[in-house]
Amino acid sequence: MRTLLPFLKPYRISAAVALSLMLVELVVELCFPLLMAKLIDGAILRQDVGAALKWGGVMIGLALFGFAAGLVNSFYAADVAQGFAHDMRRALFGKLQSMAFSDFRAFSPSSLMTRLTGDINQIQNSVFLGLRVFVRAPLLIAGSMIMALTVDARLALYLVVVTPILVVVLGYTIRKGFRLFRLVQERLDKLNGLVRENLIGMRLIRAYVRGDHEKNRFAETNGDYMRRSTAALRLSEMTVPGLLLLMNASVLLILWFGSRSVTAYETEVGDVVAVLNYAIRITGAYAYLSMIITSLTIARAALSRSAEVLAAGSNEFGANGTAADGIPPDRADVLFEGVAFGYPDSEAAVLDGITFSVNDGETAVIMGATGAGKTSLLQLLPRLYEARRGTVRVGGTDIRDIELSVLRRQIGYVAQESTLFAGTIRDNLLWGREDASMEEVVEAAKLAQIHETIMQLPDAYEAVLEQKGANLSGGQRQRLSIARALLRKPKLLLLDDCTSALDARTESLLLAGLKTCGCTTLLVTQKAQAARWADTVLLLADGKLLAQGKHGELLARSETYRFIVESEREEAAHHA
Ligand code: TTP
Ligand code: MG
Repeated sequence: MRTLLPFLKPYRISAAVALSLMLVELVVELCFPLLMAKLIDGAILRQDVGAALKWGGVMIGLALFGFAAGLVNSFYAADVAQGFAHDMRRALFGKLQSMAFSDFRAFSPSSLMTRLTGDINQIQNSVFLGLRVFVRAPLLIAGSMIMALTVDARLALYLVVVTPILVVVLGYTIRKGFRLFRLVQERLDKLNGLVRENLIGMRLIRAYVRGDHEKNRFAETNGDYMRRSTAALRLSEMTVPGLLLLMNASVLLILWFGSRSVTAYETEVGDVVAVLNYAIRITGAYAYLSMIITSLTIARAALSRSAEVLAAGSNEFGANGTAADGIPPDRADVLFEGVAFGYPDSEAAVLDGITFSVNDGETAVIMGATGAGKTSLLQLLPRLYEARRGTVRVGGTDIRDIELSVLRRQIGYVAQESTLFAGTIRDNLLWGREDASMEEVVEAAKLAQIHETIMQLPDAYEAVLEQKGANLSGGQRQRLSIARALLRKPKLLLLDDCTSALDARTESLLLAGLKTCGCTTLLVTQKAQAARWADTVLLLADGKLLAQGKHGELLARSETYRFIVESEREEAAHHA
């Protein structure tokens, strides 16, 4: 509820209108059996046509009034529910953008997908139902009970007796259902995750002829989802027949004792009919209630999942991200001092005792076997993750003291797997810096050695990319990502193995180009060939800095480095 209320607040007037109209509907409904009693006792039994017309007219008028109120109510209820869901989706999406990256990684993408779409829809439906009928059902039950008691207390007693039993049953269903439906939603996350994985990996699945295997995997998850849903639904649907049985029993009791007291001239026929009518309405309300409760329980489980996302801290790294005046240092030398790092979800140290420096405008090449921690090291600079120990300085300032957005605006980061967005090539490049001119775009593309390739495309810079740049080659995607980073005119350029798909000639052209851009560059690469361009080479092994120095120095000093360089040379000779 605490999650829900702030989102409903902007719609409180519409919600209030909807609820008051619902009350109007309720009053109309509660008056009906009374009017019916009047019609029977005062008009029909006395064969008074005038009175019959009068009461009949009142009933028709009231019915139309109630109908109009219901119509306007659903109009407002839909308004509230849609607006509320829209705002909630926006808030969740906003949270995705603002929560710490490590928190973001703690949710699975498919779970977030479900939370932002399916879950919100469930909540939206329940808000609508809530304003339409959910509040009305209990009121209708209570109101009918009171009205029936005033009409004939003795007969209505049979209705009152069963109430505690029904309340207990419904309460149990709600509690148990909540747990069951959370499990259902988790299974749905899993199902979505599997579909997502298959959609992304379809190329590989086809090439490996793993379609049947994937189908089996899907069938298992799908079956699991079905079983969980069935169990959850069965629980809530089982209560309906039970409720109806109890209510029908009390209806029969009313009929039985009612007819006896009518024959004994103790009660009027109209009163018996009225009490019966209330009983039937209560029965209907209970049946409805237990059905809505199913939807409400699902929504409650969905809401608790949304709340989890919303509860994630909004400031990346909390308060210490804004300590500084936010002035960007005008030099971008990088200094690591005794840095240790590990991922939040594990104890293991990924980096340990890392100390090195890169002067302003110089290039450091980071080498090391796969899994050595190269990507992890680069990710510390834009503070995607926090170092566990030690300090990272840029321009002499501890990066924890630089405002996060200021720090990141100075960084051009090219991730190991290039990410492009649906849109034109120009859009994708401008994504790096929106206010760049077309000349700057072309300049960056030239520097990244992709300009000529772009010019060969039918629409050149206006060529449309598919999602994730699927209609480009791996190397083209890499170079576009580099151009996008260069367009930012960053002080600090971080390139994570993004020349891996480039041929040697293009790579050396690119590296020569990068030299001219004047930014401090950290380049992760597997090729010793690239290390010749570097002012410093950092050799990582198992999260530790094995050696550092110039290419020539390392050749003389480090056996591992010599081995890497020599094996690469042999390979080259072999191919030549
Ligand atoms: P990386 O830093 O990704 O290693 P790398 O970049 O040197 O390797 P490659 O050349 O293949 O790109 O990983 C170091 C360790 O950290 C490795 O054991 C995997 C682990 N790791 C995580 O646990 N979570 C993560 O998000 C990443 C990126 C790595
Ligand atoms: Mg890596």
